[in-house]
This record gives sequence, structure tokens and C-alpha cells, in this order.
Amino acid sequence: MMNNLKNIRFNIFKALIFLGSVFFMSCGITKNMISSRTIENKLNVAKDKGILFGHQDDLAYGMGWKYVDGESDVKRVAGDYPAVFGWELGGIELAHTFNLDTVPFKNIKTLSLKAYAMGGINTYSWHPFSAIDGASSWDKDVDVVKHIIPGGLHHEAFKNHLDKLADFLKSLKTANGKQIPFIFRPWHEMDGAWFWWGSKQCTPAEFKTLFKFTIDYLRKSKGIRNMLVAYSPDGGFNSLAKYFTWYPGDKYVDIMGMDNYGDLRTDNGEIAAIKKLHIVIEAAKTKSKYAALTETGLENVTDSKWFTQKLGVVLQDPLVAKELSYVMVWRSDEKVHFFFPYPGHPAAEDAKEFLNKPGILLLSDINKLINK
Ligand code: BMA
Repeated sequence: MMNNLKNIRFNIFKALIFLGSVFFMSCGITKNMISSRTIENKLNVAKDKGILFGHQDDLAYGMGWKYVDGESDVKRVAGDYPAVFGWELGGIELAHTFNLDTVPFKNIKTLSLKAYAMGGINTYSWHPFSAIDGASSWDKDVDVVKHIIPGGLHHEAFKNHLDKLADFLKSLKTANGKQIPFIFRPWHEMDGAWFWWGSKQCTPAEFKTLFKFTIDYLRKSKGIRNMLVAYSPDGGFNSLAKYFTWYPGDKYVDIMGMDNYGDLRTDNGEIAAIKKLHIVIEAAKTKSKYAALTETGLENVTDSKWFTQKLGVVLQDPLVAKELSYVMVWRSDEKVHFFFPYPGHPAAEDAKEFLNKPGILLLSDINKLINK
């Protein structure tokens, strides 16, 4: 009798373990991954509280410094780190040691893990070289997309590029061997015509095939599950239908994005930017996704009031303030260009004032909300 009871208990226990694993596997979570829901959790918690602020390459370099532990131009100016950390993976597909902006991939890895450990969200852009002949992403005269999608002559070479990308993404593991969650934002600004995947370089159908194949390959063939995906046209749209022209489908996208530099450097451009963000927000609402201004900035911050008077005005629009999850400004490379000021720069005080607004969330703000 006692033995039977023990057996029953043991079997129930085994069944629970089995059901638990089936549940977690079906959610795409395995023991070795930290679910992408940890990012969604942050985005959900931030909802209605404010917009998370991000900066590309923030922990890697800034004005007058490079790879200094703990350094960040956002922190130097505003006293806190950004909540979103952007990184660039162009060059990983060729097994380069450095990305196309000379940032070593080993530093990107260490700093991504640091950002994750601090409570931040990592997002990766990718400006890959062509799998056909190594042409740069900006080589708009080459015919790439139709040759690298399934059925194309260079499809295998492209898969090889994705293998290298996947190896890097899967190597983003904590000391306990768990893969960290991240946002991936491939094939961005496709509505423009400056990349080989742009609107004049391939058809929307070819583009969608490229996008879908990329995500399916990373998820299904490579087992990457801890990834949210952002879809980011460049603001070359004026309707919901136009916004969706290159949309690969609901199962491929988690974040409805927009990159937009143009409207934010134009007189009265904030009106156009707000209109487009309303379209992005409508898209996100219709599809139950998040909305984000995935890239913006004013090159070399030549307007000392740009943060409060341009970006700030756009983000203060009531619908935008309520619905937008995050905004990210581009990198600050002293040799090329910078999009966030440094201490002493004429725009530094204004950037600080903007970041101190209650509706803009930095790293300690999101950590406080999460730990509440
Ligand atoms: C662009 C510029 C380039 C850089 C590229 C990828 O906007 O910043 O200098 O190589 O992004 O990071």
C-alpha cells in the first residue's frame, strides 16, 4: 500500500515535470535560454510610464574615450546609463574580428552581457556585406537579394553568413551558460534606396522572402528563441498600407519600428515625425506589438536645443508618449560623427534636461519599475 502510494506520487511528480517541460518548450524556452519575455516584461512595465532611451555603442566609446570600463557619454552628461543599448554586427558574417566600425566583436559580447546584467535591453543592427561578392551594405548598384534568397545561386553562401551571425548571437551567454534575450533589427530602412535590400534594389516580395528566411533560419535551424525582431522602415511612408509594404508577417515581427533622421532635422519636421509615429503605433496596436523609434538623431548635434525642442516635442505628443516603447539615438564616434553630446558640448545641458523629464526612462528608472 505504502509502495503504491509512493509510486503514484512519483508518477504524478514525473507527469508534472513532463508537462512543465512541454509548456516551456512550446513557449520556446529551454533551460539554456533566458526568455525574450524578460524584455517584453520591461517594455510592458514601462508602458504608460515613459519611453525608454537608447544609444548605439554607448558602453564602447564616446568623445575622447574608448573601451573604458563603466564609461558612457549618456552617463557623463545625464548621470545615468541608457536603458537600451544598440550594437552593430556588420562584418560578423565574414568572420571578421572587428565590426565595420572597428569595434571588436569580443568587446560587443562583453559589453552586451554587462548591459544585460545591469538591467538594460540589447538591440542589434546588421549591415552585412553581400554574400555574392562582399560589396558593402551601401552598394546600391548591386543585385543581391534575388540571388541570396532560397532558389538563388548564392543562397548557400548567404546561409553561411547566417551561420556566423547565429554563432555570435548564441555566444551571448551569462556565466551560467544562459543565452541572454535581445532585439534583432535586420534589413532596416528598406523603404529607402541606399542599401542593397532597399526599395529600388529588390521587390517587396523578394524583401519579405529575405526577411522571413533570415528569421526562420535563425529560429528554426539555429535554435535561437530568445530574440525579438524589429521591423524598421525609414519613415518613407504616409499611410498604414504603405508602412506594411515590406512587412514580412506577424510571426516574424515583435516590434513595429521606424528609423527617422530626416523629419527631425527639418523645420517643422516634428509634425511629420509625429504623424508617422501615429502610423507605427496604429500598426503596433492592430497587431498587438510594441512600437519604437528605432533610430534617430541629429548628426553632431548641431542644434543645441535639438533634444528638448525637436525629439522632446515629438515624444511629448500624448499618443506617442503613451504608446512608444523606446527611442534610440545613433552612435558617438569622434572620428565619424556623434549623435549624443559630451560634457561641455553646447547641447549637453539640453540633452540632460530632456533625459531628466519624467517621461524619459533611463537604466535606473526601468530597474526601479521592474523591482517595484
Ligand atoms: C552608419 C554610420 C556608419 C556606420 C554604420 C553602421 O549610420 O554611423 O559610420 O558604419 O552606421 O554602424
